[in-house]
Amino acid sequence: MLIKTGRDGYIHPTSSEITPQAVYRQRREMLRLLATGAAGAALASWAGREALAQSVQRPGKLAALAGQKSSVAGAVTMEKVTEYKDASSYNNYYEFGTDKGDPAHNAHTLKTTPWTVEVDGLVKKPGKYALDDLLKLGAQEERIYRLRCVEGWSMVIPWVGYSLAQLLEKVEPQPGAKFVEFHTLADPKTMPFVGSRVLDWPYVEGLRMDEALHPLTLLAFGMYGEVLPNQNGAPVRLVVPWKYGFKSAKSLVRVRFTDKEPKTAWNKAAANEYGFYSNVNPNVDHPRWSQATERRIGEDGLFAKKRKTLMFNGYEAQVGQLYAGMDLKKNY
Ligand SMILES: Nc1nc2c(c(=O)[nH]1)N[C@H]1C(S)=C(S)[C@@H](COP(=O)(O)O)O[C@H]1N2
Ligand SMILES: [Mo]
Repeated sequence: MLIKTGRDGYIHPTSSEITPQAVYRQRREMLRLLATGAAGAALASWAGREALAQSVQRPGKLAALAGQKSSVAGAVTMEKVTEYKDASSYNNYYEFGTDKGDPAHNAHTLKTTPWTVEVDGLVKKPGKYALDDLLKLGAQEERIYRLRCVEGWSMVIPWVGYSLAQLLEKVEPQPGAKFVEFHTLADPKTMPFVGSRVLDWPYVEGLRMDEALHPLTLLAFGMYGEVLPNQNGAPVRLVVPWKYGFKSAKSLVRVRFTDKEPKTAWNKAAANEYGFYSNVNPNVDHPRWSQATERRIGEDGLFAKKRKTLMFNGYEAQVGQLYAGMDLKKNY
């Protein structure tokens, strides 16, 4: 019997950290999985995803997005960057389906031109921005951020964009504005799952004003030096690296300033599971699973070691003070 686990097709303890004892444990685990029949399913789903990853095309016809390496503290990690094919084929974008491969399969129908983002609510200079004007509003930078999904996996992605603060300062929030609400596109004609009952559409997210103004909060137009592929939230999205991935709303169409904590899509769907803050926190479990560890996509052979999840996803030095004195168990 041929057992395939790794990308190169054989059982391989890739990491030099693996001790002979760990290898032994892996073999034993493999035997256990084989005995229960679980190995076949795990390997089949692994192989399916790998095939999809290999078939994903870069949106090569689209322009490259230049970006200098960011000088914002914390905006660049030295960790190994996730491969483009993984970052663009393993996605959550529920408007295009709930399986990780659905967005890469289905998001080609998303129409990203023309595109406008509306700015409204408690703001002195409301208005509609054409994408080109929005692009030019700030200096494009490359930021290499960890993205930690609430489901327990993570990636390291080089985004291109500028701090959301640059847009917010330009439009001048009114003194009464305490939160920023983000609406994303909900077009049933091009998004097959808008209308499904998993979430209340449009997908809405929100940040407190100081979170939205934090220099790490990125308005992203690209990744890997190129325009965002549709499945990653083209043409413009949010990336909030110290919060669970679902706060990073894709395909933004509206930025609204408000005095009330926004009602977000995931919070409305399951308030006890997805709080407004949703800061990455290894000490606060999701009601159905632990958040203490994570699986790094690309390191996830059947036996890859999990990584320890870091407080605020590793950005504690930069953002910890935003939450000084707050009970983070209550404000999950
Ligand atoms: N509009 C919209 N934005 C979204 C989602 C979504 O379903 N719809 N999923 C979120 C979740 S759960 C995650 S983990 C990230 C994934 O971003 P990526 O596919 O670029 O890695 O997008 C977030 N933004
Ligand atoms: Mo997520």
